[in-house]
Amino acid sequence: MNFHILTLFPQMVEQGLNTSIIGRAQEKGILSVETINIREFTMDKHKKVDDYPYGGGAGMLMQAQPVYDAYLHVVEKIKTRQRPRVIYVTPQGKTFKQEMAKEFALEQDLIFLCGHYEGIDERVLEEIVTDYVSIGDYVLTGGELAAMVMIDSISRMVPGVLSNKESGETESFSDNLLEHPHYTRPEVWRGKEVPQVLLSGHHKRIEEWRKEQSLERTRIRRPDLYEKYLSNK
Ligand code: 4GT
Repeated sequence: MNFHILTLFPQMVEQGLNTSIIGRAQEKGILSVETINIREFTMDKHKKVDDYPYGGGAGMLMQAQPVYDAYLHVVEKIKTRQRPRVIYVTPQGKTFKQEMAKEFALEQDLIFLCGHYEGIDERVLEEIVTDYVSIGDYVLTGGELAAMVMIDSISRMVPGVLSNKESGETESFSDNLLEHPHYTRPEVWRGKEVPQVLLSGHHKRIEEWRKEQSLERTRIRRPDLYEKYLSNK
């Protein structure tokens, strides 16, 4: 999987994605993360990339030209396939879900477009964007953090990124339910004991207990997911 991120703040994205599991996967050659600084593509002699909105109003907009030329630069580099998916991260998009992470993980190349200020000139969006995706109903100062959230989530669905120990088999949302609680040593901490069943070595009972906990936790904390689970049974 090759991620291409169009942004005005490449350092922000690089810092965040060169560490831990995603950093290791890049070293292993399973993933690549490339940032493209939109500012490097401006034709403006003062390197300007933004301007006032037609019709008035607060704030500035990113102009179409540098965004489009940065996009063309990536497309030329990829070449292989006709049209790569271009994800514009925006609060106006469809909400990002685990299912989408799995679907995007099947692509060879993904281009993320990150906006700043009040957003981007609509005409270039119409021209290049294939998917409008949001990470939730709140506003950020830029799309970078949203793109990083999605890239992290997509990456762990790419085969080889997670080790067996980190495996995504049993995890929240694998069964559309929240995970059961977890415990590690010591057996007693501040007077609180680890549930006895987990020390029993009785694998069938442990599995039953975990499923029960998982269901109860989902019912209390995420009634919306619990209803969905029941209706799918
Ligand atoms: C929220 C999200 C996002 C923003 C989200 C364009 C200028 C959008 C600033 C950007 N806010 N991006 N992707 N909820 N802000 O996903």
